[in-house]
Amino acid sequence: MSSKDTIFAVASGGGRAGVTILRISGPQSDAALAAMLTGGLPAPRRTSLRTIVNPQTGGAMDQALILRFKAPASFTGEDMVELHVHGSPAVVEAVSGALFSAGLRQARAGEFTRRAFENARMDLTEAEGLADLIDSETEAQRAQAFRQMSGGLKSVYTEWREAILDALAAVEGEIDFPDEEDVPDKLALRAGSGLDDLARALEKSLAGSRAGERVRHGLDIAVIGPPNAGKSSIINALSKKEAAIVSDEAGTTRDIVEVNLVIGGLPVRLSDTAGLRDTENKIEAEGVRRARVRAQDVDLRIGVLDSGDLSELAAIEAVLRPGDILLLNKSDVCTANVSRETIDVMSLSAHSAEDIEGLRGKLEAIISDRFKVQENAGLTRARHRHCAQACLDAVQRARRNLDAAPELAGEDLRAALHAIKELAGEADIEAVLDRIFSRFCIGK
Ligand SMILES: Nc1nc2c(ncn2[C@@H]2O[C@H](COP(=O)(O)OP(=O)(O)OP(=O)(O)O)[C@@H](O)[C@H]2O)c(=O)[nH]1
Ligand SMILES: [Mg+2]
Repeated sequence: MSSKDTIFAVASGGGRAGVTILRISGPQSDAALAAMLTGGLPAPRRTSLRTIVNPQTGGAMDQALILRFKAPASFTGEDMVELHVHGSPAVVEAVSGALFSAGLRQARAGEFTRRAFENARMDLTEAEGLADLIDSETEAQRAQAFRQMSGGLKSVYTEWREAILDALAAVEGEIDFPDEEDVPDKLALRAGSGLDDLARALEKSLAGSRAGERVRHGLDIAVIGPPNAGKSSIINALSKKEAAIVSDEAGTTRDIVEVNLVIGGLPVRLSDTAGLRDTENKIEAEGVRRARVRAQDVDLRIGVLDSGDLSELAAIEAVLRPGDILLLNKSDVCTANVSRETIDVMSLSAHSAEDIEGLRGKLEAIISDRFKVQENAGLTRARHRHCAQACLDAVQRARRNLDAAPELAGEDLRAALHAIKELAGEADIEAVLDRIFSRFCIGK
């Protein structure tokens, strides 16, 4: 793929619409535009309404609002043109034909953003934030993605990098001028406290990274319990639809039934599972196995018991983890008294709308407490977490070596810098870049 190619793509949503935007980027942008206009090129960064013509026949194709950008002051950093044409497939077809005949080619997924990244219009974390913003479905996702796209994480790692460079300067000073009086101990000492601060900052960011990742991906919650406890009834009531079959026959749910909800601004995937019990039935046994696996994988478990039958309490508690929820269902028939320190126990009836809203409120509280958008910009992907962890490991090694063997500390600090470079997308990580940009849509 040559960056010298001039590329184009539809940048707005597909199908029939009032307006469709075609984007062009690369050195031939102006030439391709000129071939479709009868007068001269419009001035850069000014909108102009013009008739665009077929370069071969001279026949009018459409009337378009045209925006021209000159390199480097454009999204990609290259010459760019935006054509706001009428949103019909036939118009797009005709204009695309004219662009193909001018020697342009269709952009690949994420190619505009990749050019913006390669021309230093944004770093990799900002490009990732942009991809997340385009994919965002809830308010929390939008807020987190917008912050990252606007350089939130970049300013965080820029501070980390400054701290590493300060320490490195101090350490190198000690190595290069060992005889200068007064240099060694003081410098090593100064680098030491800077590295302690940096390690604390990295640890704090790493601690918040799971929440950042959860906001991006959404949250997985599984409802588990013995047969007939009312798991499916609770899921149906929460999602306000008949997602799972409810019956008084034990062992009704066998497959995992998933419903998607938005709770506390986050997308939540709620899984209904087969009632946990020993069974001779092969299909039901497979359902029970899947239920147990799902319970291990999710972010939060909701255990459900029939208040009138606590015989499976210990078995369900064995699956629950601290911070999970235990529901004592069918409180309209009978109530039970269970209280636990690490598990949130709630008595309710799946048949009471009020109780279900109470449960929704509890879930909202848990989600905004544990998985909300962090106050400060932070790590939102496993990729970020791995880079920050590598950086922290190197910083801690450097800290240990500072007194014993400062020449090794320098090596460690360079490793820490490399981890930051990877986070920023400055290191040679072609395969990672291919993977990230290919997940964008065409036209971005
Ligand atoms: N009285 C009363 N009955 C309930 C309540 N919740 C559920 N039930 C009834 O209990 C029975 C079992 O409900 P389900 O939701 O199918 O239970 P389940 O836990 O999904 O059962 P399996 O899928 O077999 O594991 C049904 O007859 C429900 O109508 C409740 O709060 N009060
Ligand atoms: Mg069920």
